[in-house]
Amino acid sequence: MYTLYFKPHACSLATHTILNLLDVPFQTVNKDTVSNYNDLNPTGLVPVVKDGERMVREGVAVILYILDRHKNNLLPESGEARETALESMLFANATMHPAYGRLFFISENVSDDNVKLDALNAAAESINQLWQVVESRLGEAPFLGGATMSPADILLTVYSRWGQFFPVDIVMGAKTTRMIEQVMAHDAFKTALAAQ
Ligand SMILES: N[C@@H](CCC(=O)N[C@@H](CS)C(=O)NCC(=O)O)C(=O)O
Repeated sequence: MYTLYFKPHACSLATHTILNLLDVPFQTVNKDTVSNYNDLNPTGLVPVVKDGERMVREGVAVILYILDRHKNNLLPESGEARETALESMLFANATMHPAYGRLFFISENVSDDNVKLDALNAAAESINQLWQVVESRLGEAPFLGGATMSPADILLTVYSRWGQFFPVDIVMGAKTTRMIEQVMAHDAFKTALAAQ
């Protein structure tokens, strides 16, 4: 059985959703309840998945570890479709996630209110440019994965919820908004969110 270490509303919500979709046995542990969490992950970050004695860290590696072990229609097994899906996952995890991370960093580390607001707005502007990239990549398909939901769609949906915590305007296109609404309406996402 897997153990998912999570933090409520954090990026680990995507891993939680994927575990629900696969219908595999797992338990969840809030990282803030683990006194020696940094022994599990020296970065102090979630998600971490424990599988027996094996610890897997880093969001994309965790998702690939799980998907590679269970039959699924989230990630193509090979070929160009898989390469594109991986590109989209890394766009989400390595480009969009850090862009949102700037909002948290500025909020926690800039004390002057005017400087903070300017910096938050500048960070929001770069996030909005990335949402435009998502909009054009969606094309005519409902998901970045095409006709069906992919890990990238789930990751982006989790990040999209973070804008509400800051006094900035996050702007998404109509197709992006529809993709996010569809992921949020999925039972696997709703169940994960409720459980956290
Ligand atoms: N590159 C890392 C980034 C993970 C990350 O930034 N996680 C945040 C939440 S989204 C975290 O655990 N923050 C620690 C905390 O807030 O206590 C990954 O993909 O696993």
